[in-house]
Amino acid sequence: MNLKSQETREEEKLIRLLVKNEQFENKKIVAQKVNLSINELDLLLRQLQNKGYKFCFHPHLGFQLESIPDKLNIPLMKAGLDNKIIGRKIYIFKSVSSTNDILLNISESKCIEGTVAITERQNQGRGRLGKNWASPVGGIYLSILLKPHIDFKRITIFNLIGAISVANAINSLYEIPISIKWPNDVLLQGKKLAGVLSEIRTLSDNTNILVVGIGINVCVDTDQLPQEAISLKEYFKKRINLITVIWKVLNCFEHEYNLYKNEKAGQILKNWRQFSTILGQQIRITTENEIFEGYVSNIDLIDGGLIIRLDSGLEKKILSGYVEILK
Ligand code: BT5
Repeated sequence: MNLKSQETREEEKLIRLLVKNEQFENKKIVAQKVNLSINELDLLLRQLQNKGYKFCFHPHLGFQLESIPDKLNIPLMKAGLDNKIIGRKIYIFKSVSSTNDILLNISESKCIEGTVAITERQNQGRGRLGKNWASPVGGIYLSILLKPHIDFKRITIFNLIGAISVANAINSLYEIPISIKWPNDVLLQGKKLAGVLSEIRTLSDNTNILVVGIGINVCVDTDQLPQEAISLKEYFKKRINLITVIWKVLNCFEHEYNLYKNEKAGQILKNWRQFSTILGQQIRITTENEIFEGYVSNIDLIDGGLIIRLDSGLEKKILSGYVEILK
């Protein structure tokens, strides 16, 4: 696949300026700020209107961005990011097998940390252990490429980072009761709203890249999803702009990733606790080969593993599994 990114600097600069500013803008001042003549600015504004941006014009005050299109595009995507790392390079697709596959198979010369692949839909979206991830149009399907110098055992912490980023983003945008089910589920009203899948690829120089894939049900009708799923559209009974959610998720992700890089795993855990309902609970956990029951006493700060006290009194750390809370 040809990974072509569309870079239109003036457009990006203008959108960034308008997205960040919620007041009316004087055309002359805006034109100066983006290094365009007034005529060029008018032309650009018309082009943006054709792409679905809506402006409000006032005879004295100037103009204001009223709403952004609900269509993924790179300048708009970049305009809402405050990041140094995440979203440094962005690829947008209409349809792919899986955004994780796109980044896991990207050529080594393009393995830039913070690269993000986003698609409108996936035809082979996947969860853990080969499970399917329903990916119809209207959802968010994105993957983030990282180079965090980790060993394979620490991968679970990136599921937590992904889940915290989604929970934080949605909570700060809409203040709705979001929770995280260890290790990678984001729940709304006890139903699955989002999931995270972290995978590793080893490069020819023996270093690893990590790909964190995030799927969120935003504007999806629930008849296109498994029974236990929910979407923001179903919850709010109206359309939600995907881009606003992606901006927030990627900005939150960078925040959590910086905590990880600065060895502040304790803070990540604190953020996770805000949304988690599992600590102190009696659970049953089904791993690939075994089933355990016990009391959740903690999360391992190094690898994100769940520490449970078994009924025998022994403590056990589990890195991945399906959790049920026992009443
Ligand atoms: C996950 O796996 O929750 C990880 C999902 C990661 C999806 C993203 S999308 C971008 C990137 N590209 C990919 O191909 N994947 C990542 P797991 O915990 O194993 O949950 C899978 C289970 O969730 C399935 O067996 C279904 O029961 C349920 N499920 C499937 N599609 C769903 C959806 N859209 N919403 C909620 N639940 C779903």
